Amino acid sequence: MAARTTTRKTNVAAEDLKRYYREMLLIRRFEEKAGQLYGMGLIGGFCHLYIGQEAVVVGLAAAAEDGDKQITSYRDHGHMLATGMDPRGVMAELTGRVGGYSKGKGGSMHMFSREKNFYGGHGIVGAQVPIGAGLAFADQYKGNGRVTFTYFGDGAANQGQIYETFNMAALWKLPVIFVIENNRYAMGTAQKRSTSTPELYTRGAAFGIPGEQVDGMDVLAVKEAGEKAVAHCRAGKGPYILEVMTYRYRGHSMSDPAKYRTRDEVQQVRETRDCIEHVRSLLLQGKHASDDDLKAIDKEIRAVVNEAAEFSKDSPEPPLEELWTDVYAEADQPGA
Ligand SMILES: Cc1ncc(C[n+]2csc(CCOP(=O)(O)OP(=O)(O)O)c2C)c(N)n1
Ligand SMILES: [Mg+2]
Repeated sequence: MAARTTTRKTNVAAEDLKRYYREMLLIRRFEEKAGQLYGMGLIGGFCHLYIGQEAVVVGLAAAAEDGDKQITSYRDHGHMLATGMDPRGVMAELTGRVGGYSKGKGGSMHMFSREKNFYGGHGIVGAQVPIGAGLAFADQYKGNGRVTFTYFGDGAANQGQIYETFNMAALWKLPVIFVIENNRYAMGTAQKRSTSTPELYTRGAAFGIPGEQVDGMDVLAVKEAGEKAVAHCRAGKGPYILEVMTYRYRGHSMSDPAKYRTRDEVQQVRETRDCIEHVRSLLLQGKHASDDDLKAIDKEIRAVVNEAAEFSKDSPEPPLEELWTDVYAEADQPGA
């Protein structure tokens, strides 16, 4: 039932490769900037950076269609940018300003966009997983052919609510892809210290849910596996598990002492497996882009991120009256 992915990329259009490069770079530069703003005291509260894991969301966004839904944990900025949410609105939420997606009242872990079908942003480990199945249930009920990508981490994968969700999702054949972003650590706990059966893609076996392990540092492999999972869900065959092997370069959050792994370990991954460098070398080797072309893309992305940072500093703090809004849904709002 469960199988390791062995398929490799075939022909990819140069334009697609460039798009993935651009999208991954946007996430990386955005996160670097968020780290800087945090250091300057402009971002308060929790902030979990996604640097290193960019190929996961970009590969799966390439496999998704408009209208498909996304839901994830607190490590969520990359997911938002991959759905096409505006970097300015995301950054301004980080700085707690009114121009942010939650009007500055949610912060890093609590942003949503109905327009882009992004359902958060959840701070309680694993909490988004049953909600993701609920989103898929709604789509199945409406018969609209949509699929929900429900992301969670290797640490969350040991939680009980995950398996209750697997059971229901399989029983009702819900169109949900469970994406386990295995970055090898849950805060400071290495996976081998916490997990009895580390092959997380097999965890659906008891419920009859197929799973695959994917190289999460290779955007093309992620996209290919994503397309297979999406086809499975859209065909009405029920849920699918993708265990995406990835790595985070930064600490768990901004206040991580980083004592649980060596600098060499991080450096080794950065130097040999980096997802952006991988696409960069494909572009250069295939002569799809020159060094100057890639520099121009980098410049363009830096300008977008700088503009988002300026916006996030210039946007005012929410006015006092906002304390009383968005607490409960208004009964007269359709679909609220
Ligand atoms: C129910 C619950 N327990 C504990 C925590 C504290 N906590 C926050 S993140 C985290 C680790 C989760 O690791 P993983 O699922 O691998 O995701 P990653 O941070 O690596 O993306 C823990 C224990 C929490 N937020 N919620
Ligand atoms: Mg983890």
